[in-house]
Amino acid sequence: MSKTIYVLNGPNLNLLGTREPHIYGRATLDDVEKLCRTTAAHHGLVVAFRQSNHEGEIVDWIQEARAEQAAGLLINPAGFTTTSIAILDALVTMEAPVIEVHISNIHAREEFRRHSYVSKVARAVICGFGINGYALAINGLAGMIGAKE
Ligand code: CA2
Repeated sequence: MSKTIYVLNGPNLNLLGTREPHIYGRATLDDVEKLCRTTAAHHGLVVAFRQSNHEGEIVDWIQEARAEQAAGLLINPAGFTTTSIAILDALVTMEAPVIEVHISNIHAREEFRRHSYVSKVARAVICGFGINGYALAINGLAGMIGAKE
């Protein structure tokens, strides 16, 4: 098995830190990437960190993660959480654990944000911890796959 975990980010997350700080905080996506790399390194894991505003590109990356035998896959599907059967269908093919992450508490917001197609295949779901949720997810994933420090 590879030491690589994929961290995939959906639409508009490139804007992190520039708008709606009361919901998403002031950290940028670059800050999230650094946090993921540092956290993963503690477990001897490396990160393939990606963001796209395009559904098909995210599907391609999920297929890439499977082909590369990634150790795990974290995904914040953002706006595709509630709509994308294509992303669900791609995730179903993953043998490695899939973890769903949301920065905000999606259950404390509009009702439509509460339904997630991705949750149907995710081994775990984290929401409401801000960007620290990514670190929590990587630590949890490392435990699941028995990664060594
Ligand atoms: O809380 C999350 O991480 C979300 O996945 C973020 C999505 C939202 O559609 C989900 O319901 C919950 C939105 C991502 C957009 O991110 C922005 C960040 C800063 C400024 C503007 C958009």
